[in-house]
Amino acid sequence: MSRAILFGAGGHARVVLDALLARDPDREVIVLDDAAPAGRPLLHLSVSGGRDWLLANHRPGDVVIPAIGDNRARLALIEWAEKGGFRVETVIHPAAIVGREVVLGAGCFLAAGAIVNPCSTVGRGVIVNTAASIDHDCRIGDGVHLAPGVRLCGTVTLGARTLVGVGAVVIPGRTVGADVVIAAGAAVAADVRDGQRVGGVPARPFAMPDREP
Ligand code: JB2
Repeated sequence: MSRAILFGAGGHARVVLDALLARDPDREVIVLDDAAPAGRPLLHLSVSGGRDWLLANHRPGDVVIPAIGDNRARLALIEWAEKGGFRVETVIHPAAIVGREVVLGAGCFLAAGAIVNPCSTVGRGVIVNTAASIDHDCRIGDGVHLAPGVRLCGTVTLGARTLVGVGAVVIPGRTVGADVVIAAGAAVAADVRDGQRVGGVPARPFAMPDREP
């Protein structure tokens, strides 16, 4: 089994590491983070260094696992790793369900209870967080984050880097643009344009502080 180089040392990284070890408890894992100090603990492991550590210490077959919650930072890390010739791995918790004819991009994370139903296409670096679901024939752009408990009905399209807040739902066939923020608990019943922030039931555009819901 290849050595896993996990990038990130925050809350999301703890969840990704836990899922990785739930699938393979004996997997060798190195934790790296460019901002956190070496030695910072991550569950039973600790940070060894940052990107420089990998460049100096990589071994044939090493795979990179992005475990940073920020959508842009996660995508940037994937791009850096692939440019450097590293394979970027997708982590699927053993309690997640992936249907037939699903396509998952590199560096995705499917948490416990996540469901991706048949014929959906999921881009690179997408987080399908705890108990979030993507129904059939959806198209999910690169770097999207579906927070816990999100429900996407069938044939929904989400643009790149869009953040769907905890418990939000999108009804069938709707198209949501790139860099959208959907607030927690929203019910999206109409299409949403690129960069909009929407919330409520039914969801409507609104201004909110520049932070994740
Ligand atoms: O460019 C970067 C970056 N590079 C490394 N931007 C950001 N925001 N973080 C970066 N990191 C590393 O990711 C930081 O040094 C730190 O170790 C980690 C971020 O940790 P934090 O606990 O702040 O967030 P997170 O990304 O692990 O988790 C967020 O996203 C999850 C999906 C939280 O909002 C969680 O609650 C959420 N479940």
